[in-house]
Amino acid sequence: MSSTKQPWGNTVDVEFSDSIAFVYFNRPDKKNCMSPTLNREMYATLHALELDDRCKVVVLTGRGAAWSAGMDLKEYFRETDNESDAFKMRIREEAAAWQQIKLRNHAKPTIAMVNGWVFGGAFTPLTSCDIAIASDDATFGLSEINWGILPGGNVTKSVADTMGQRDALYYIMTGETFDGKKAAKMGLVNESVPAKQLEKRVRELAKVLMEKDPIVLRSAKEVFKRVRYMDWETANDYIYAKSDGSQKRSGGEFRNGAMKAFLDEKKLKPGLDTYKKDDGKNAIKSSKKPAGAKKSKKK
Ligand code: ACO
Ligand code: V55
Repeated sequence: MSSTKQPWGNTVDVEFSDSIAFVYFNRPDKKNCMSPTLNREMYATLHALELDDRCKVVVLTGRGAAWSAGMDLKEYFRETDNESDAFKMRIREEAAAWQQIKLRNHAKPTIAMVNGWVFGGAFTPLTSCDIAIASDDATFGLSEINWGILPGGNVTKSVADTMGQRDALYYIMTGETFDGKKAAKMGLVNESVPAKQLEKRVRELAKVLMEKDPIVLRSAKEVFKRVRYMDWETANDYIYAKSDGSQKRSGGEFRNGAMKAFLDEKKLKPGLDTYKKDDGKNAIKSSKKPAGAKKSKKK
């Protein structure tokens, strides 16, 4: 792994490995809570990675015992209480800029690799990641109510987007914690795995995502995030526009190659395998055979 401090700063670190950028909340002695400085450094980091060829997938994780213990109660809240209104609005904007805009709409696929504590404000970047895999022993909590605030910073919206009403209100109102397994059961994360398997599972998933047409993949996630708030007909038009646009921008090589491999060469079953862009003549052999799948007939 190669590592460099630029332009990540001190509160964020990045390691590149197998075309994955592991982006770390890097304040382990403060349980990776989010200060105004961290918010600015995260924005700069994620922004830079969009144009960095060493990064095909972003994995957001935490150094030490925490993923992130939420907003920094000292630097983000108490130390700004006596600042001007304009200053307070600015630090809120800087939190939202990376948590809700840059990360949520990131050019690359994003995976939250949840290794430990996740409290309050950390639910927003968690939900902004496209996919989330947690360690069974990770601990989540909407702790706001435990210290007298309601879940702001769009935490409430993040929770409404990923959890059902019964679970969301239960945890918003009690402030109780829950573990990775429970988070997976509720749909807050995709899966939870034993701590020892967390990185392996995330790397496996990143590899799957890397094999797709990156331009189409980017549009696919953008489309999903937009259409859920659209009416039916606007969504249909928008999806066609994004579909045509992404094919034009990608050049359609992946799509045409895959159709050739399936329809003419009978070498690919796109229902079961991904076409490999780098190898126009071939597709990966299916590793697992779903029930009912037949071997392709030789003509
Ligand atoms: N804000 C500011 N400092 C924090 C935060 C935070 N959110 N979380 C941890 N820290 C600091 C602690 O103050 C402590 O600092 P110190 O060493 O200078 O005294 C250091 O990180 C280590 O934390 P401990 O509490 O000593 O660690 P412990 O393992 O005992 O507990 C835990 C970990 C459970 C995460 C605890 O730190 C905690 O409850 N943190 C707050 C979680 C929270 O409620 N976050 C806010 C959510 S609401 C929102 O984000 C808007
Ligand atoms: C929270 C988070 C915020 C905020 C206010 O409840 C509250 C968490 C991400 O910013 O500004």
